[in-house]
Amino acid sequence: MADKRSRLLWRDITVFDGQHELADPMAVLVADGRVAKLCRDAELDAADLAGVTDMGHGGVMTPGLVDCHTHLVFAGSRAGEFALRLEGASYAEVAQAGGGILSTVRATRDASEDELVAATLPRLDALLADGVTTVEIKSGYGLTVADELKMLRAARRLGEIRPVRVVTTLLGAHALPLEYQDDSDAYIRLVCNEMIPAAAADGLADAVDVFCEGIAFSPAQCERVFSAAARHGLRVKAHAEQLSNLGGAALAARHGALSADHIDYLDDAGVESMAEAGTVATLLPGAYLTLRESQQPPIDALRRHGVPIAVATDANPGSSPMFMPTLMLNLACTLFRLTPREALAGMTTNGARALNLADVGRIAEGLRADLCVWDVERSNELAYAVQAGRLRQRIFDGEITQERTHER
Ligand code: DI6
Ligand code: FE
Repeated sequence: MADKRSRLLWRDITVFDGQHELADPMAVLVADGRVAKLCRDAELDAADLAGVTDMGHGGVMTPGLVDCHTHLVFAGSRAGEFALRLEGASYAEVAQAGGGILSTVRATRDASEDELVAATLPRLDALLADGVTTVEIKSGYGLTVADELKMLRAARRLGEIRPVRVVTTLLGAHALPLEYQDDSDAYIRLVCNEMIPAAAADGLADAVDVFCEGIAFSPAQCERVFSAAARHGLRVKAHAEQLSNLGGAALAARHGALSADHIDYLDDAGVESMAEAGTVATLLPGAYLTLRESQQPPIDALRRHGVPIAVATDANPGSSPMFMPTLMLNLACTLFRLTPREALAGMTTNGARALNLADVGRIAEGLRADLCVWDVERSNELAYAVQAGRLRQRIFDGEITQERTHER
């Protein structure tokens, strides 16, 4: 393992820079946690080569993957609900019967912060082993001030004990807890007047999310949450148009949302609002697959209007129990007809944009050296084949954090 201050050099490597695969094999020099040089091999000079550690050649280098939408911190399992849905119950029916998100809320409230960290580590490690270097983690299974903060603290701690950037999102408006069943406006007041201020005061949330849906919160309620977030200097995002079209994405865009996510039922007006606001469209094909949805997100309209498209796992115990980001690249192509290039840009450049991070998700001189080297010949193979174990090296902040050492 090379230490952080060493200068690491890859030669003759195919680079996907976050938008495109570069035509020629390149050399990449990493120093002091950043990409110091990205050039053709022949353009390296003696100063570049001084004191470098040779990190190998061949293969494909991409930005470290950015999973910009997960619910990774939770307790319990929903395998029973999976079986119910296979027998014909819908996601909404399971939720209305007190299962669904609320069953995970019960388990998560019962868990301590330490227990949540321990339960989440194997899931986080699965993401890291498949190339993730930045992960967003939402709260939303606590639904009390104390339990939401507990989830956010657990998420932050995960970023301290593993080499990964963790971005946290307060999703207090995820589901209506049982104790507020008859007064959803009172719960929204709790989110606005207590949860958001507490999370902001403790620096525990980087953004605020809502679930705008018939089985969750109305556009008017979501708008109150967005306004409260703005009062505390927090950017917003939304689960919108997942199961129906309530105009949540356009509403979020009007509030300067970083992203609107799912958007299966998004209409043209929604696409235009997102384009105007620069709001990223985050596609979550794992949830689409798991819930056996058939309404496709409006990919062509998003392309026509130049809306940046991100792809994420939505890793969660209910609608997307999937912890393999490269599988999502494949599903984004097979289910939504993204090109392999678009899918990979969606989990690098555009994922970073959905998290408001300017210096990851792309490979360019001066940007952070969060990188992956894969044992493939072309970057489009990452979306094409569903195959674990292709990650040769994972570089976080200029440091090798994972390396396959066997013969290749
Ligand atoms: N939509 C989703 O897909 C996740 N949350 C949401 O608002 C599902 C969360 C869960 O089912 O536990
Ligand atoms: Fe989600």
